[in-house]
Amino acid sequence: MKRLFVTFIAVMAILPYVKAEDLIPVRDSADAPVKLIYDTDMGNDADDALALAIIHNMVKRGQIEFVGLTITKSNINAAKYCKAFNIQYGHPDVPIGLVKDGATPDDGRYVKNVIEMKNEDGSAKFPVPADWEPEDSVVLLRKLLAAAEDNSIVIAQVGFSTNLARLMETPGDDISPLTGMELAEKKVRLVCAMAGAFAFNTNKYENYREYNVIKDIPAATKVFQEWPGEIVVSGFEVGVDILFPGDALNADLRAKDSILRESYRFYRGGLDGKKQSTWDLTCILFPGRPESWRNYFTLSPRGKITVMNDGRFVFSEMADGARRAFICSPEQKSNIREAFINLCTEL
Ligand SMILES: [Ca+2]
Repeated sequence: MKRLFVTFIAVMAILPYVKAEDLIPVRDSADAPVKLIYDTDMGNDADDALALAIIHNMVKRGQIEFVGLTITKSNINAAKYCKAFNIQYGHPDVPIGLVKDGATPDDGRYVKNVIEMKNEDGSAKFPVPADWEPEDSVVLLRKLLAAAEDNSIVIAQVGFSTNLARLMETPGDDISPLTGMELAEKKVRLVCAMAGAFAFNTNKYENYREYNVIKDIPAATKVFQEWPGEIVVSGFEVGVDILFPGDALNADLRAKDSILRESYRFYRGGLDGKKQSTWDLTCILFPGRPESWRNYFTLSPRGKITVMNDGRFVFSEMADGARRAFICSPEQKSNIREAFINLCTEL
């Protein structure tokens, strides 16, 4: 009788984990944070900044371990901005890597403007240590993956494919005897990428040449066709009409000088009545909250992606394919939007 009771207790203890099944397994157990590398073209659109706020607030909740941040926008102010952002959100030591000679070297609408904001006494509102500089993004990726446990890392790629494509081309070196392809295969559990467009539940964007792809088509071709592991893709059609209201940033953030609020303001030209598409945020929400019961995402069948010369994605179903895409119903999009607002309006 006693043994039966012990068995019963043991089963009850395991049950929540059995029930909380992940749509794609991205972590060791339901209470373990997902180990995330954020690969972003920070500064080209405001959704990269909203997504970074979500990462920090999921670190606070124990849902994410923020392993590193790599940038595919070839602009030093993008890196300084990410450093300032991480400082404001209380995680100043997250390693940051910047692409060399990559796409979009311009300052864009907010990264430079925000880090140049001053207090009345002339000091920076969002300071970065004067002697700080980013690492090379590919070197940093090699270091982070070499130090990681096998099959442990999720990479959210929400900009160009430059960094991951270059990683794939690296030989073994003094960081690791493994090549970039071997590190990718051995250490990375999943790449969750915002890229391209798919026609699973709408053919509205079927032939859409999506920005993250067309800014570096050779790199996107390499990553989406040759990456040795699983990739789940959030296409343009997913985040385009999940709209983040600028008004939500007006009152709720505790900090008087919120780096997120100022970024949105610079990028959208204000807050009141403004709306921002949330493509990149989906690639953080999924790994941070992968449980299927949350009803955020449905997965497409497995398949392969062919990247056309003009940057269009062509998806073909294949039972053993390692590429899938998110599909979202209007109800799921509404659930997602509510989560985004909750996760972005605290500091
Ligand atoms: Ca982006």
